[in-house]
Amino acid sequence: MIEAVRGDITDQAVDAIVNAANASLLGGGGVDGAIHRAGGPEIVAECRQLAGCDTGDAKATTAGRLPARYVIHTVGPVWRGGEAGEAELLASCHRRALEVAAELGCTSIAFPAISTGVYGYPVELAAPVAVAVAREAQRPPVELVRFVLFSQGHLDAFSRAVAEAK
Ligand code: AR6
Repeated sequence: MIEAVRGDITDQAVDAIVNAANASLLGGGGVDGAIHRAGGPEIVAECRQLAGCDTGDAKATTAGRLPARYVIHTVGPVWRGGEAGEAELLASCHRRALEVAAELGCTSIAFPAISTGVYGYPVELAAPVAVAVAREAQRPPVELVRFVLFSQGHLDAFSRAVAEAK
């Protein structure tokens, strides 16, 4: 099942939440800052052991004080106009996060709108990429993929992508 809801990813009681991190995995603003603030210092302590993360890849830590069991950190592409492999890298983030979730035995996973904040990826272009991978790459034991959007505009874009993918 794939759904899009408006909310805060740090509130999600799912097995894994995905973080839109940067290559250092040592924290930042936006959703990354919110996850580390709410989850506490354990998460960054584990991140230090991971030696960073390439764009399009994903790595997991536990989730500290968050209701989720794991945080899967991925690094989305910076939008450079659309001709620099952004769509493939964004797809890779979602694919790798779903793979890591399946390896950890997760049945539910929540994604934010990766790359659509500071990294500047237009949400109306990002949403169909994210939803297509969620449909194609979702595999057992993952049963629920939830996109958690912070703004109404982002929710509208993801809701349209979910409806069109059906
Ligand atoms: N819950 C759900 N979505 C959120 C939350 C939240 N608590 N907070 C923000 N968003 P961004 P990026 C939305 O900038 O574009 C960081 O500094 C936000 O409105 O967090 O991938 C990292 O360290 C937007 O729609 O991630 C990197 O340096 C979406 O999450 C860089 O930002 C993603 O916005 C990554 O940039």
